[in-house]
Amino acid sequence: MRLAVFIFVLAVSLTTQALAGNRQVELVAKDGTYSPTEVVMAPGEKIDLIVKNQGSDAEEFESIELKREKIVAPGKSITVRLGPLKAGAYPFFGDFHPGTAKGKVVVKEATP
Ligand SMILES: [Cu+2]
Repeated sequence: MRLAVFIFVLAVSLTTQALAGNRQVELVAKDGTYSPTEVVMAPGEKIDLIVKNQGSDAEEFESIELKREKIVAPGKSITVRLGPLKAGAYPFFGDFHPGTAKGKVVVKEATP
């Protein structure tokens, strides 16, 4: 009986992990700014970057290095799947506010 309970709990936790999928990282776009300006991930990791536009006009998340370009309407959010990536820095910007909306994805080993 105890074993059955253990197996059930194990099955539930594995299912939860599978459904949860990639780590989610939030990036807020607001009136020509990004916050945070640095998104850190580990080499080989896959993340879902949730870009939320809390500003009053549209933004376009864009990165040449990451090969991504996606419009996010005001008050909406988009999901940008990233990774696996090699160690390095991958700049991104807001194509509708290229002068001010800037940031980078930094891929590095976690420091213990
Ligand atoms: Cu663009």
